[in-house]
Amino acid sequence: MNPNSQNIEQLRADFPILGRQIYNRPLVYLDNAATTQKPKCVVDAIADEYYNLNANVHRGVHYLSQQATELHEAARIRVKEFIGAHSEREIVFTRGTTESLNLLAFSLGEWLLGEGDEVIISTMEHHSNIVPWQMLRDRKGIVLKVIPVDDRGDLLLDEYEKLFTERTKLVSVAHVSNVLGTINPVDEMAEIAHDKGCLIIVDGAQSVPHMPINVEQMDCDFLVFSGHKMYGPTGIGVLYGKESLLSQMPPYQGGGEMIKTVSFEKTTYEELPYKFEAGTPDYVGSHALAIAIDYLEALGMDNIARYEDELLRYAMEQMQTIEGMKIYGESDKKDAVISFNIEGIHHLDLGTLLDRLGVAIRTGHHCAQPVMQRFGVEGMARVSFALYNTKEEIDAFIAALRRVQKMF
Ligand code: 7TS
Repeated sequence: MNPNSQNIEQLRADFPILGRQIYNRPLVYLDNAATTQKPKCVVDAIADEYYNLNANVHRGVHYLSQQATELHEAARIRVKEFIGAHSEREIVFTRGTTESLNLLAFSLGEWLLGEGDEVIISTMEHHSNIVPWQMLRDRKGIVLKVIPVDDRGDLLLDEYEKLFTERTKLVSVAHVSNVLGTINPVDEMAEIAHDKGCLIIVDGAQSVPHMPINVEQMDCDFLVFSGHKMYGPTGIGVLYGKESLLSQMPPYQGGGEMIKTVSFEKTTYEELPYKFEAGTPDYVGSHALAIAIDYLEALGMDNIARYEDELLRYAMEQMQTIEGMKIYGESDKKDAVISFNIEGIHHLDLGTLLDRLGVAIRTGHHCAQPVMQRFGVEGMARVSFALYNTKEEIDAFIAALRRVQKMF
């Protein structure tokens, strides 16, 4: 089904929470970059597995364990197909983007990076793509370099190229900024990184739910993303990595699942991807994530991207009619995320008052304080759209903004 204004009500019916009232008003949920709501098929898949199929995976000869293992491994193949990876050995399940990035910082820190080696990130990174590298800097003495952002919210690619030296080993950048909405040219950035003999990590937390993604085409070395931002459950995420790299990298955590043999003298590790999956995995989450992917693909990622782009354009147009409106991030290549401030109203007050009118938005630093500093503010308000939002909801948001503005 191609989401559009004709069939959107039918599609919204898949998401029971959207029918809720908040303070006696219909919920207008515009905080999708933080997390998306879940379609019934995803929640049902979770309930069904716990009610009918629950057993620990990879260790039982019994029926339920084998069935649960089959679902878990089928989910890995589903993820592989969804992002165009070469092999399911390249798909590591994690708790989410943050854990995937911490895994990479740890493992690449052991394998690739030594004192004085340089890692390039950008001004618009989420804290999850800053702090793990700073922790590595403290442990190992690596050097962090930062790609600057211009006033429209685009990365300065000339400056990016200039950051490379013979000590640069790795680039780690967001595909889409959770603050500015900018869609970074990661294909081009990957090509530059590879030309310089470096690896590249792409943080796809904000892109994978909203546009078609193909890791071979992008030619990233690693891609990380979270299930809960793509209509799947919380607590499951993905680390994609090229097999040739993952196979050389040391494990992140030790425990069950990730070992082949253990004695007190020596332990050997499992093959990919299990080497990176210590402990009982979230096998219910992985299956539910696969159901979310089925849901997305039935709609079509191209269709979703097109529909959300319509919402973005409509919202940008409408928001610009509000007096004192300052929008951060006006790239030509922008995803459905709009951060803003209104003159004379603190973003926290704005968020609180909009909530009273049933409109859920994000306020604060959006876990990206350096980009706040870049734009000279302490915080911003943010609306972010998903495939179930409507122009009517944007109208309701704009009307609520006008009401709040009148109070000040
Ligand atoms: N990277 C980006 C670009 C993000 O937007 C987020 C979460 C993360 C990493 C971390 O993802 P997690 O699933 O591990 O938490 N961004 C947001 C946000 O914008 N509002 O709440 C969370």
